[in-house]
Amino acid sequence: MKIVRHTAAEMRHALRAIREQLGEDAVILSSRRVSNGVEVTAAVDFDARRLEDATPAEAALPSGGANTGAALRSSAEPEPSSEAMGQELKTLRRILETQLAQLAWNERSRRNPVHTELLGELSELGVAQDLADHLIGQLPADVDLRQGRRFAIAGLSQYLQVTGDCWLDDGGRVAFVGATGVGKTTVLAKLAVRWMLRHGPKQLALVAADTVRIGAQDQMHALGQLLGVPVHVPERFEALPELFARLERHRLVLIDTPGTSVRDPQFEARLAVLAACGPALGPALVLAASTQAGALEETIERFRPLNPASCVLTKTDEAASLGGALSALIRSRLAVSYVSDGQRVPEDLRPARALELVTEAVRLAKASGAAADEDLLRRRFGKLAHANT
Ligand SMILES: Nc1nc2c(ncn2[C@@H]2O[C@H](COP(=O)(O)OP(=O)(O)O)[C@@H](O)[C@H]2O)c(=O)[nH]1
Ligand SMILES: [Mg+2]
Repeated sequence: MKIVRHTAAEMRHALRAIREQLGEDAVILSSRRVSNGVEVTAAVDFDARRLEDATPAEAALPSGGANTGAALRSSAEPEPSSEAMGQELKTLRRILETQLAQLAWNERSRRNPVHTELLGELSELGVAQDLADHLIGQLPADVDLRQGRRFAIAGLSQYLQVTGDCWLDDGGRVAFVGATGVGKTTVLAKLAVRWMLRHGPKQLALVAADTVRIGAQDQMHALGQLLGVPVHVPERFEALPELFARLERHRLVLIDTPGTSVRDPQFEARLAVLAACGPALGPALVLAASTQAGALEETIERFRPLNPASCVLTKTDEAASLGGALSALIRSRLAVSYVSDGQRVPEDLRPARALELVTEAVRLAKASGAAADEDLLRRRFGKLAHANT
């Protein structure tokens, strides 16, 4: 085995020099950043079989500075099949990508430590990578960490849309939609009681259109009795548009619907019934903050044909982190109307305020001692930085 070491200002220069000296069969054994660039160690006649014991993940994600490499081709073997060759090329490519990402990340950290620190903190908040990168990209030059933090929080709360105390101020015709158990009926009850306290029972109509869950109608009737407000019940869910049309005179119409998850076979049919109510109906998507960000995004996407005017974010009291939920909302440009942070009716409900939600997300991240994984950051943002160069 012949080993050479090359130092160059940039990785690709070092790689070219090695290829020229050792040929296409050269294998990278390690690379590291040195004062005047990168130092790459490579070899020919490298025994690739030693690598085959390593799991693909280990081979693809070498740790630390001294990285093991994969052979482009091992001369110890006769003629590798094209499939094996393809595999080896893929492995090599992954290693190179990881190393380039690492170099880009290191470079970025060196050039702007405040930016990388903030990326880490946003990541701890659960803010999605693209959004974090976008926020950091807008930072003025030469901010210090404190200013940068304030800027990032202000940026996040600017992107997060809220509606204000819409229904309780102005009334509305709202159908609460979303998965089972997210808190649709509870939000409806809180709003109904608040309306009653503010405006009296007049002009309020309750519609019990959850025709699926046992006891859902009873729940609504109990609420109606408590408030002295009639409860309207459609014969079947499909009869909702007809019933809805008859409630024109009421200022606030609150409609309870069956829990509909995105995997429900009835999903499309239920959406069609709600759409048939016409543009006067403003569906509100109820989302539990304790749901994983990816699942929230999927839900928002699937309900999009219904064109929900806003969402209600529930169970913020149970969420271990809020950044993921806020990212999902910002990304989908879905406004938040109210926030529910407990089971008490009507206390645990407030109109959403953007800065308050973002601050709460920061508080939660601090309380949980979330720590950004340096390796993960390097791979995520380094790749991004590398792709952008
Ligand atoms: N901790 C907490 N529990 C809530 C909240 N909202 C609703 N719940 C509870 O979640 C459960 C399901 O609520 P429900 O309104 O029946 O959900 P629905 O199936 O969407 O109508 C009930 O036990 C509620 O008391 C909230 O903001 N925080
Ligand atoms: Mg319900």
